[in-house]
Amino acid sequence: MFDDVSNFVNFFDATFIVTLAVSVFFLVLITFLMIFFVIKYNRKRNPRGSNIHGHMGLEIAWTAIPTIMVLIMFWFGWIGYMDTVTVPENAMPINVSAQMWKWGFEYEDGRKTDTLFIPVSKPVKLILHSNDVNHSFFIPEFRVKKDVFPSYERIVWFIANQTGEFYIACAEYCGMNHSNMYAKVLVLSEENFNNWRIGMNKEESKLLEGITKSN
Ligand SMILES: [Cu+2]
Repeated sequence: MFDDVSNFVNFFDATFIVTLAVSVFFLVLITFLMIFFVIKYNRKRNPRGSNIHGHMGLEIAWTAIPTIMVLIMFWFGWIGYMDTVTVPENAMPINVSAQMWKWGFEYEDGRKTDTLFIPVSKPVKLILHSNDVNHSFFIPEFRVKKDVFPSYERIVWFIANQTGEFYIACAEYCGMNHSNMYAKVLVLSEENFNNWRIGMNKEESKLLEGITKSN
């Protein structure tokens, strides 16, 4: 958490932590009050129940405060969502195909791989489509996730901030080998990426070794 490997990590994690903290605060507060009242108003101390009349101030407070808090959470969710759907114009397009049970990547120059190669610090735009059933493209460390359908294309974008090797998973149950539907993302320095792209470096294994070590 908070390892800034893609442009979405900090904002999403901060939103998650704040939402979690608010939830835990109210969980503790409400649990405490419930126990407190159970003890305070038990039968021994309070043998005869008494009627309580409404309290306008309280009613307004416990309607307005949660409403405002939920709207604030919604606002942060909305900003984060808008960020994920606003693709920068200079993003590098890569076609991603999902099928039972593997991922395939096709680049602008027609090259195809089953590992996703991308340059560091550059926006990439993945155009997702499925050849068979519904899948879900998920790079947990990048906080990137999008369902993939056979009926229409979907787009996801991000900027990787660090070179290295990360996992892509399928996050939508898609049949028997769903749990093996993994691929890798290799985030390369600009130089390595260009070398890879123009095919200068034929010994990919060497290149890969270099990257995994530098991470
Ligand atoms: Cu799948």
